[in-house]
Amino acid sequence: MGSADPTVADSTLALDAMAEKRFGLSRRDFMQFCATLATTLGLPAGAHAAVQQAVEKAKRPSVIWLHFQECTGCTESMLRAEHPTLERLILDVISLDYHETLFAAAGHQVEAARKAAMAANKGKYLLVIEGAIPTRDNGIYCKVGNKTAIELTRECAADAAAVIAIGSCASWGGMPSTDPNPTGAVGVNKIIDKPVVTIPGCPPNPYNFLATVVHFLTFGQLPPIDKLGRPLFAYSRLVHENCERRAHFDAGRFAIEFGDDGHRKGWCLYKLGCKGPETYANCPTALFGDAGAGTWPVGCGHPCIGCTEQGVGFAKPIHTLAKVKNVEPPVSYPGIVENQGKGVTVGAAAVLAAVAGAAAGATAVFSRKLGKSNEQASAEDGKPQDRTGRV
Ligand code: FSX
Ligand code: SF4
Ligand code: F3S
Repeated sequence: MGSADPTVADSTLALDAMAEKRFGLSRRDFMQFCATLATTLGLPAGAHAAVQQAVEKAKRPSVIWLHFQECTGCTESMLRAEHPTLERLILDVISLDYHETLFAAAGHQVEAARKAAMAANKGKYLLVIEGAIPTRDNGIYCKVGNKTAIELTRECAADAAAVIAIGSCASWGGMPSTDPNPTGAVGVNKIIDKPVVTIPGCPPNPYNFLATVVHFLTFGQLPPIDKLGRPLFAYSRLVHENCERRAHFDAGRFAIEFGDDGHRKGWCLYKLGCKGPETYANCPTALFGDAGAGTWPVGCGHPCIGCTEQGVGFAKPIHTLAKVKNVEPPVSYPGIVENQGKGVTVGAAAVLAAVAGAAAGATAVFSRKLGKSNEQASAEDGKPQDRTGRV
């Protein structure tokens, strides 16, 4: 439908062309993407317009990205072929001026590029750190360009506008800090005095990183964080609070062994060692898993291993029972005559999420996705299913 005002029509056409050319997205998909980011950030209705404007028009912030003790899974997770649009968006929203594993150049050339980018963007660049920092023996276990990770972190953080630790390794030590931690691996916040925004996960959800950067672009500051530096929009709720199997937990229906009847019916994975009850992350609402559309670890039938949570991921044995935090009775229990394996209903999901105090956006996303899955399943075989596809 055209606009009566030729100026508006012209600007809409210009924006269509921009979204198409710059992001390889239709205007509609681009707006949908901005709305999704605004919802991920828990912003009020209508805020997507500000997000859209910032993504389109704000100057791309210079990013210096350092790699220390890690597997490069954080970078892989953002750039893998399963979501090429995301890769394009990330690389278009930021100006990646130094990244060791993506640079074609090597040696002195890249060190010179890092220094040049830091000088040109003094006080304005974002420093992103991937990987833990070894502290034992003066940090000699990780050196780049003959500087230790400790020296590089301090040098690059000095003039950064903000520091983001991406992944559990950079956030709190992650896998390299696993007992007995031979290199004394720690997170970035143990090395510098500046505030550090942490985006834990092994690997972390790339949308949480992108949403954090887009918040910086939109509002000129990083999103609100908790005492561990985690953005509240992504890490203020336990996995358990929004889990699709939660009704089974509340009703005492557990899978006991992989492949048993309960496991096949989509029952709760607590007794298989699921760490959802003590792990803060938005995986169930963001459906982060990269194993196909709408999947996440618990949705695929594997217990959460607590990869985002210090003291849980890589620290507690996988099959050890989790400590159930924030124990509160649910407002409603599934009926005792309910057929087993049906999962939560759309209504129960919304109630559960609301009872757990989930953000309105998360509640809407959660119940909407359940609704979609149910609709799709009903259309496919004429019977209602739960989200795991089990009847
Ligand atoms: Fe790997 Fe990143 Fe895990 Fe660590 O992600 S996916 S080991 S969090 O630093 O590369
Ligand atoms: Fe979901 Fe795990 Fe909690 Fe069970 S224990 S409801 S599988 S998060
Ligand atoms: Fe990690 Fe658990 Fe999410 S294992 S990816 S925090 S479901």
